[in-house]
Amino acid sequence: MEVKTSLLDNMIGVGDMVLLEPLNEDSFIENLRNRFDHNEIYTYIGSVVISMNPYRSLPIYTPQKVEEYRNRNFYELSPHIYALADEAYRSLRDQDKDQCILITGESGAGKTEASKLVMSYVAAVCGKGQEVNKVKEQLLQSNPVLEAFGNAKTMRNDNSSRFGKYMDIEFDFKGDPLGGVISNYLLEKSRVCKQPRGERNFHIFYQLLSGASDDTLMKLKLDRDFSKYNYLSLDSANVNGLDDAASFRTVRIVGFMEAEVQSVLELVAAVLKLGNIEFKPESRINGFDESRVKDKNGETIEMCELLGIEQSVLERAFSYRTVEAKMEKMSTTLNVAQAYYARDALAKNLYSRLFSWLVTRINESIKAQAKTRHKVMGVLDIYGFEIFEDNSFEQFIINYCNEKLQQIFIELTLREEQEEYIREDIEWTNIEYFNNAVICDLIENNQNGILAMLDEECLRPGTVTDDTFLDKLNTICAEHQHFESRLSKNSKFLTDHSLPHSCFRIQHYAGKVLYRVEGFVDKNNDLLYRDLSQAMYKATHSLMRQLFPEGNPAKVNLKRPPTAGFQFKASVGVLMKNLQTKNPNYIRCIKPNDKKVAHIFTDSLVCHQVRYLGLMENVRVRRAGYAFRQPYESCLERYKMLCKKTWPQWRGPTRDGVEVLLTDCSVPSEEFAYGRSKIFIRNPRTLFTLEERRRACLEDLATLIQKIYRGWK
Ligand code: AOV
Ligand code: MG
Repeated sequence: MEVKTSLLDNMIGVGDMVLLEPLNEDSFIENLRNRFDHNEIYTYIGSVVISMNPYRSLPIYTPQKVEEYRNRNFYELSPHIYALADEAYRSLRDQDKDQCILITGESGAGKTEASKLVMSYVAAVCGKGQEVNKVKEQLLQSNPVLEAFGNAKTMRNDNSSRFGKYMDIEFDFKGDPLGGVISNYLLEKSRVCKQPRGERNFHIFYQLLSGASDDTLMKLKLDRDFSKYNYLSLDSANVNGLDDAASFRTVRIVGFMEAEVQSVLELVAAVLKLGNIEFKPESRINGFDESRVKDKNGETIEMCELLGIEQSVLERAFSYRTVEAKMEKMSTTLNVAQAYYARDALAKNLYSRLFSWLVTRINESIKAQAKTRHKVMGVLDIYGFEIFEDNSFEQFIINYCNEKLQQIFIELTLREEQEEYIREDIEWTNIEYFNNAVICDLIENNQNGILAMLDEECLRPGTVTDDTFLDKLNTICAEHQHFESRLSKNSKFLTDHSLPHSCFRIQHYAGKVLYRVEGFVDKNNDLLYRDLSQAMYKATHSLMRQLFPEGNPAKVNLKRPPTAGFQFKASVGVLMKNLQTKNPNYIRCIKPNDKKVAHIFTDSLVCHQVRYLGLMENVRVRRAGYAFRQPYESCLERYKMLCKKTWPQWRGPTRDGVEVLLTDCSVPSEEFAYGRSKIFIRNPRTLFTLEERRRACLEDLATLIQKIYRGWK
């Protein structure tokens, strides 16, 4: 008989927090710590996987491990992210249920690594054959290139995702992969021009400069020396453990044509060159200063050569801008500060559009060829909750996105779970939990949410500044405090006299964050002078032209593009709707320490995360309730072979059939409850025993069939 290490035999702590005795915050943390100290980084809360970041590579992701977890029941083996991936994949394949994998946790907690582990596990266990392998390879290969362009070193994480990513992997009815679709959410493009101290620009810049051949660099007119480029921060150019040059080689194999790769790299080079263009004032007779390109080292010429833009066209776009007033076009001059602003706006737009183009291009190569109906597994990996010393519009957007995800978790796991008991008429005492819907509303409410107020301010004629936006915010939120019903909402918008100048503070579910309003209006407006897009459109570089379609004079659109906040809110809304149609599988990532190192487990830090992730409430809801539920039909169908009275066919109501079956199997009556349409089972052990018996039964059956078959021969 095969020896199995089941969750219940696991000697290190308790594998499923639902079984923890006694249950309190201390024992919860102690259990996590105990397991973490013994390299057991995964722990369950029922079907939710808690993942502790080990900050070192553990030998637990080998092909042998994949085989071990393949086609096994969730609770059969010790907790592992593979068990969740396997469960999700099998439900998709066998029960035809679309799945989504929701990975949450703060910056550096291990979300991106977890998403890659899930993808590689699913790729390892699904389908075989040349065609299928090609699809798998392409899906997996999309990661390095997106990380190169969309990740960067931050204070929290050396490989921090600076964009949100959602990937749908599509499967046919057999469970073979057909292809995928990636959606990306707002890249933190301000990083292109400026990085906080101790952080880096996007990886690709360093990878290109250190990994490309001399010949490539010469063609791109680039220098290997990072310090030559204004946009690359110097104090942290080399990151321990990151091999930029080696990463560059993996980025290159992503299935693009050579010419496409070249063209992409030319635009990366153009961004670096743009950052080196400087301006000087030229006095005019009317007393105003007008900006002129100050070209010491030929950067402008080189950039124009790279992109096929006439130098005079580019230079003019940095000195003048066209404004339209009363159907008339007028040219006004740019001063030096405005020229720098325009330059940076161009660099940010160029880079973020290039990033979106890459996603579209990757989607083209990974999209499913067959148009048959398919099943979908979505994997969501977003930027985690962030609190820096200085938090700006980007952190506001990132944290809003995390609030939305927490909301989904609450809706689907805590609320939905409790409501199901009520629906099914199962006796139940309600468990209190903090619902962050009030914070989401504070940010996204269409009338007076912060994003709506910011939009209103951006669209208002007259002088609009970050401070006028803040005034509005303060007035409106203060006003609402008069209304009893709105009080709770605004209690998350914290106003007190200790606030520094030009700041507001929000009590997020994961902590208080102080936001500096500087740049909010500008980043939300995200405007690029039309003269610049027109100059880019005049380039002979075809990808460049493609990225600036609004520069086409034949397509002048006077309508204002939607603001960055508006677009983000809309796309997150679509994402949330999409996720709600799928069966969710949760991975809750926890960061054990703030130093990015192995072996250190800081209790206070872990405790904070356990609290705000609502993990204690999660266990309590699970524990007070029933770990498993199954419609009577599926339960009877699966286990009817265990009882002579229900095998091969039960005639009568399925509920009665299940009762006969469980009684016959001597399952203690306190272990289950009968709902209206489902059977509820309290403990994983019960299910595990049923599964064991079913497997033994199937083995007996197989032996019997073999005997009969041999008898025939
Ligand atoms: P994140 O995605 O949650 O942060 P990552 O997945 O990038 O965090 O993890 C941060 C770092 O922790 C990785 O680069 C690895 O060095 C290490 N790490 C994480 N998980 C594992 C694992 N299972 N095994 C070994 N090392 C691991 V952010 O994108 O910043 O929100 O925005
Ligand atoms: Mg990440």
